[in-house]
Amino acid sequence: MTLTLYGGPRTRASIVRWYLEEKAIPYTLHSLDMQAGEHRQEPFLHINPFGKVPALVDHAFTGADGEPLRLFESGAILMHLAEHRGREFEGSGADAAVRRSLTAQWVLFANATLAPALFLAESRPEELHRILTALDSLLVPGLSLLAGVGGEVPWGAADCAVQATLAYIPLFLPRLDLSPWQAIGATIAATGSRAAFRRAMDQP
Ligand SMILES: N[C@@H](CCC(=O)N[C@@H](CS)C(=O)NCC(=O)O)C(=O)O
Repeated sequence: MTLTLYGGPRTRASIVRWYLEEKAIPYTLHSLDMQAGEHRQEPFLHINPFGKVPALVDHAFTGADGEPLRLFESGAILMHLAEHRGREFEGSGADAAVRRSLTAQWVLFANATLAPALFLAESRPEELHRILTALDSLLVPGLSLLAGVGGEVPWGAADCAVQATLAYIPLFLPRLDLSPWQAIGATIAATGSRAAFRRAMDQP
């Protein structure tokens, strides 16, 4: 049942690592020497031909080539872990299906909408403002983004993706005044105080 996470210091591998730490899922971390370009060489290119981290090998599953399943893209990895290790979508009812769909929505939002808005903030400040204002109105600090979908919904992949992306704000946009977005500010503070998040951010 071995899981091997490939990453490197200060990379998006920390997002996946946070999920694994938070859910106490056993894994092996393979930290690549990215300064030396290890991620752009074999044998890592066999795992992610695009030469980027994170990547995951899940020995519990067999890929189309008969080898243990290899996955790249943090969002795909989070969805895989949420389904098969975090067991977030158990049960046959509509609630489980809705939780799966909404989790995909939030993971894709974090990676395809929120992260680009943050990284392009200087060239498109009005876009960042619009996205943060809408997100602020939907976030309730301490509650999962999926709260209300079938009883008590614990912290999960949707929260991991969105909160980890928001946690980049103090690093990448230290001068951004968060006072108009109280829920976002509180969420960033709460994320930074989670022991599992701090373990995930530790340089290996
Ligand atoms: N959308 C991808 C982005 C992956 C990505 O760009 N990873 C960076 C580190 S955060 C990387 O590996 N960069 C090395 C390079 O491009 O050489 C994901 O979320 O997994």
